[in-house]
Amino acid sequence: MKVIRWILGRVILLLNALFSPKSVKRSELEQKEIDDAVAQIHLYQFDACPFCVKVRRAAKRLNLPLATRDAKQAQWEQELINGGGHRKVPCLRIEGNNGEVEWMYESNDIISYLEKRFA
Ligand SMILES: N[C@@H](CCC(=O)N[C@@H](CS)C(=O)NCC(=O)O)C(=O)O
Repeated sequence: MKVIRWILGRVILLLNALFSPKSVKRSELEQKEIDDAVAQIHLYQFDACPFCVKVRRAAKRLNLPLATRDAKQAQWEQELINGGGHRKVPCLRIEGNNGEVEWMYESNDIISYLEKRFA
């Protein structure tokens, strides 16, 4: 089962690399504003998780330099569990300007949030 999951994961990564979505283009100024805002957001994820790939593809389409944190690494895994409450990925950690932190699970909710805020 573990081997099949591993193989499926590699296939997903390969297809993702082969059919990488195009990124939207913005003016330098617009992109700089977006980059600054995205610096407050982190995606807790696994590399080959299909739901995480879906979110990363949406971020690529929207041209968001979304930083990822591998939740298989003990440090990020613990942070995810402590902050979000579950060991489940993808999860978006959103830090507001006031320092308030929101943890958002569910790939579809994350994609809707990114599209609403950055499209
Ligand atoms: N409905 C969720 C499904 C997420 C999901 O099932 N993630 C798996 C990885 S692909 C997970 O985190 N499982 C818990 C674990 O592996 O500990 C979504 O769309 O985000």
